[in-house]
Amino acid sequence: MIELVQFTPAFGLMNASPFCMKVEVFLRLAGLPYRAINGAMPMRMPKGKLPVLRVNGQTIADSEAILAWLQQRHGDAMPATMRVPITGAAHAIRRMLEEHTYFAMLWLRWIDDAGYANTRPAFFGGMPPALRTLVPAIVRRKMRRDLVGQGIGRHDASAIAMRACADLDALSVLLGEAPYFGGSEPGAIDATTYAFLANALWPPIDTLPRRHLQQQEALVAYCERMRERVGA
Ligand SMILES: N[C@@H](CCC(=O)N[C@@H](CS)C(=O)NCC(=O)O)C(=O)O
Repeated sequence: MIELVQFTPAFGLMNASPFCMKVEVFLRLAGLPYRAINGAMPMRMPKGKLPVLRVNGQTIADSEAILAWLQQRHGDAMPATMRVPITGAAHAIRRMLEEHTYFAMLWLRWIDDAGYANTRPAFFGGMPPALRTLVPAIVRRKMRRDLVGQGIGRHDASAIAMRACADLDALSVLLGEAPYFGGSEPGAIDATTYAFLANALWPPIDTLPRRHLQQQEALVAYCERMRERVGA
């Protein structure tokens, strides 16, 4: 049995980590049976991050490695559109979302005070009272350090929001009139695009990129089409 080790879902999303959601969406689109192991701690994982896949004693860390492993090992069992490795435009989309848009989203959730006011209870509300103040403060401090190191945390709030909006505009152009980023049927890239767009659109955090996305009818319709398709 394939086990998807991930964060506990939050914000009413399949997962509030777009990387965990990406793998779960992929598994569903590929039609592969799996069991979700929620509530994992990233620091206990081989690369210090989630998601991780466990299969028959083997551990695969990192969503990109996980998708490649699934395509290689279980390609025969999945629709042809899901087994083709990502190339060209899809690769560029993935890198933009995972290496840029993601960090803008992280800043808006964790560093921006209005975002943090929603993130904190959603992620830590179930903790014992003694930890509920301490742990979020420690995680927020680490996020701030990581985001400055990555670079986006050196900009002001409006520049960060505008950069995320520019990424959303690019996605809108790239989707065009197609129902999926993979074309007439979902491809592996749709696991990434849906996971990141749903995480920008549906959490109850009122950000400029979220308002911008709400205006992009094709992207909103895309998210609803994907939700229908994968059931969450
Ligand atoms: N490149 C990794 C990125 C995964 C990632 O950044 N996961 C975040 C959650 S969205 C995480 O585990 N963060 C914990 C930390 O940085 O301590 C992948 O594709 O799986």
